[in-house]
Amino acid sequence: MRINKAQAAEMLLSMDNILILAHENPDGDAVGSACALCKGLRQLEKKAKISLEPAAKIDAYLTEGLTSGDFEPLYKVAVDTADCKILGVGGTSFQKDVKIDLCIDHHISNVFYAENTYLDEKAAAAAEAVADILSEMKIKITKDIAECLYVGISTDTGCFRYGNTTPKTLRTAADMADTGIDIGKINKIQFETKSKEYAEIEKLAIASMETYLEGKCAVIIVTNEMYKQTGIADSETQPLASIPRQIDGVLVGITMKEKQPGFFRISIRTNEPADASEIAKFLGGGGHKMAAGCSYSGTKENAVGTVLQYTEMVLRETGLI
Ligand SMILES: [Mn+2]
Repeated sequence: MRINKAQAAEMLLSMDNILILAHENPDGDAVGSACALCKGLRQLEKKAKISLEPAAKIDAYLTEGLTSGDFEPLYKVAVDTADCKILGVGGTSFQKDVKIDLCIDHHISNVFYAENTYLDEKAAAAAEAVADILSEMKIKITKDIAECLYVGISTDTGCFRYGNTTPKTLRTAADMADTGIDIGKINKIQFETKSKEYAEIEKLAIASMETYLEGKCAVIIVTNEMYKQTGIADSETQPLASIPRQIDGVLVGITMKEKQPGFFRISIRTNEPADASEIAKFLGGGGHKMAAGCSYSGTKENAVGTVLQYTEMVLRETGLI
């Protein structure tokens, strides 16, 4: 059932012993919104904990102390996750079709897998939706909570550069800044720092870039060999996805990452008016208009060929080529 903000707040207020989950390969929004919600619930003296796949180093510090809690979960809440198929948890034993009591999300592609869903598709980040619910619950936004929310919102807006940034997004971020968090320091960590391994894989990824479809599509491939050569963790490679669409004239930027041999995780980033989620849908994925994802099993050549075929189809249908 789709519920509104007040109903979501009421549900959370009535719950205790809560496990918070988010999507696999969690980004700053998944981590930030999960941690902020957990901290907010704990402020109300509720038992809450998070269970996430390993986060990137720049986000992992937010999870400190939140993964443990001596209780059996009675309720499960998922954030920033459009489909239960992409839920990811710490540890291995997890049923992906587990009953989720409440989902808080901002993906237009949400499939309403949870018993109750609060979906704000206008929110730039799940963290923006979580911020609204926390204030509806009259939870005090401490510096600690604000930092988590700020990381979520700044991640999904590319530090307030993307078109999903609304006046409300900026106001929510300003509310976070009001708590006294160090915006400059957080932005430096999140957006202005590269590990040596990342710098190395970025170099290889850029060297792999090819353009197709009259220069309207650019593809970079991170092969399994490159992962081995640089020793980089998959969670650290997220910023690569924004590179191909930065090229002038490119409408669709595609990043294919072969973490396991023969299995490609595909990130699609578009420029107006191309629609990334339409392309991802053909490969069983989804997301937003400007950012979507899917996966493909097979050879590198087939992976590129298939994704280009669907990209061409979508661009043709919309008269963009
Ligand atoms: Mn998000």
